[in-house]
This record gives sequence, structure tokens and C-alpha cells, in this order.
Amino acid sequence: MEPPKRKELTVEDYINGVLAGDRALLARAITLIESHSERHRPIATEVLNGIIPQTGKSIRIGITGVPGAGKSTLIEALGTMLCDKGHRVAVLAVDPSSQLTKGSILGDKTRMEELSRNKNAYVRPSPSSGTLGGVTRRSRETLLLCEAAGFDVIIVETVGVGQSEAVVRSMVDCFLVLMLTGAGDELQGIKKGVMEMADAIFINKADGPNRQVALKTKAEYNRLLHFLPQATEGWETKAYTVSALTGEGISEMWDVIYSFFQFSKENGIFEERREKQALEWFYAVIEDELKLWFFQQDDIKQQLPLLMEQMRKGEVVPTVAASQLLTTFTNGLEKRKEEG
Ligand SMILES: Nc1nc2c(ncn2[C@@H]2O[C@H](COP(=O)(O)OP(=O)(O)OP(=O)(O)O)[C@@H](O)[C@H]2O)c(=O)[nH]1
Ligand SMILES: [Mg+2]
Repeated sequence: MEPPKRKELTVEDYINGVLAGDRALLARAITLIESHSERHRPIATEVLNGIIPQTGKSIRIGITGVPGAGKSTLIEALGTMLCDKGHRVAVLAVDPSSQLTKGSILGDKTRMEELSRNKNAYVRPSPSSGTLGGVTRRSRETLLLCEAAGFDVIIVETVGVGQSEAVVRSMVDCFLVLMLTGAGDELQGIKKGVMEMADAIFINKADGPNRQVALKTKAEYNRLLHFLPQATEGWETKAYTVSALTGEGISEMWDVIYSFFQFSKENGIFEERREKQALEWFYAVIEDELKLWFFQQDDIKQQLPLLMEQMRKGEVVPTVAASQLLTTFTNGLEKRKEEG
């Protein structure tokens, strides 16, 4: 929450603050781009235009896994290790359900406490409301702001239960799936599609009595992975064990991520993927905005309820209903053009 009556910042204040790596100003810039207020959007756009030349220079990592898999604990351990090595680490969350769950991920203050206090780290919870599209837009922009602020490793956490994994996949360079032991073939609620997106799989909580089982689970996943198509062409996705609690395997985890980064840089996959992701982002925004604009038109709003009713009753074919509405829309455009 922002305290009231804070001095309004100018576009230059935001840009200079972010570029200087000032975490307080970065936080305010993110609040600005997350704002739903129409008044803030033009300023946010100018800030984004101002920082864009300083973006793109980080390693972007996505981490998914079922609730309780240990994502936050692992990110804290990995992030702390990286800060000790001299990196600057930003952690974001993408949680489209957070409106309902009041931000389950990163919502709990006890999580990533150590990392949050580290002066080389910045931990930002998921934007708290909106559709998946809205949360995605804000998270992508937040990622750019963090890069402009000099964070060279960006980790995006998302809970592996919905569609948000695909969205996170579309904003990172390297995508990791966190698993638990005793998975067998049932994949613990993680869909096969998510496994197919993984550049590496980490079996977490490989500690204490669980360690041996974890090693067995790792072997099972490695067998299974042979049958899946490669998530990144030419890169063999493998399973590893790790313990976020004891720290065992964290350093090796970074080695895997870094080799992936080098591999994808060397053969052009890195750049290619980023270009593709920029276009995807662009098209997604156009689609969202067009859809919004379409359904805001008075004549559409007028016609829609009757058509919905007819479709519900099976009286009209949805394609026919859609083309009726589209005709109404284009006629409306023509009319407005004539009226000047
Ligand atoms: N034994 C053991 N426990 C762990 C390990 N990693 C996490 N935990 C515990 O597992 C629980 C869940 O950890 P979180 O890091 O909150 O899991 P998460 O995946 O972020 O959960 P959500 O954000 O709710 O989806 C906590 O009680 C952790 O202490 C580990 O490596 N070993
Ligand atoms: Mg978490």
C-alpha cells in the first residue's frame, strides 16, 4: 500500500531512479505500471519508453511447481547464493488467482524474508488483481523495469495449477519445473504439457529420509523424459535432485541454468526466443485491447444479451451470432466515419 500524500514523481524521477537501481523508486515505478487508473497509463508509457534501451540484459528464469513444492524456499536459497556471488536478483510472481486467494504466492511475509532483506535482491509479489492477461502484461513490464534497475537474474515464480505456466514460459529464457518425490507416473497434478515446457526438472526436498526416494524419482523422470519432445531444440532436459532446506544441489542447479543459458546463446536460440516472445506479447495486447473495445461499443452491448440467450437455448449457431455482431461492429465504424 502506498501511503497517502506522497510527492508525485515526474517521468524523469521515475526513469532516473530506476536506472540508478534505487529499490524504493523501482517499487514505485512498478506500482505505477500496475495501476488501473487511466491517469497513470500515459506516465507509465513514458517511463517504459525511457528505460527500454537499458533492458534485456538479464537471465530470465521461470519456476513452476505444485503448491508446497518449495518454489519460494528454493528461490530464496538460489537467490541468496547468487547475491553472494555478486549478482543482483529480482523475484517476481505471476498468480492470476491472487484476487481470490489474496496472493497465496509471495503473499506470506515469512517467505523469502532473508532474500527480501538482501540489498542485492528485490522481491515483488504478484499484481493483486485482474485477468491472466492483465497480470501478464504487468509482470512483463515489471520484468523490464527490474532489468533497467540493473538486476541481472530475474526469477519468476508461478504456481503450477492453471494456465499461468504457459504465460511464464512466454516471458523467460529458461523454464524449470519443481517436483516432489514419489511422483511415479501420475505427475502430481502437473500436466504433461508443463513437463514438455521444462528445460530442467528438479526433485525438491531431497533431504533426510526423503533423499533416497528422491534419487529414485529422479531416475524415473529421466526415463520418462526420453519419451517427451525437447522443450528447447538440441537441449536434453534432465531431472536433478535438490534440497532448498539444506542447500544441497543449489549450486549445481545454477550450473544447469548457466549451461542452458550458454547453450542457447551460442546457437541463437536465446535471441530467437526473445524476438518471438516480444511479438507474442505485442499480439496478445492487440487482441486484449480489441476485444475490450469491441465489447464496450453501445450497439454491441445492446445486441449481445439477446444473442447470448438464443445461443444458450440453441436457437442460433455461435458462428452466425458472432458474424452478426461483427457486422454490427463494422457498420458502427462506417457510421462513425461518415459522421466525421
Ligand atoms: N524438507 C524440506 N522441506 C522443504 C524444502 N523446500 C521447501 N520445504 C518446505 O515446504 C513447504 C512449502 O514451501 P514453499 O517454498 O512455501 O512452497 P511453494 O512451492 O512456494 O508454495 P506455494 O507458493 O504455496 O505454491 C514449507 O514448509 C517449506 O519449509 C526442502 O528442500 N526440504
Ligand atoms: Mg511460494
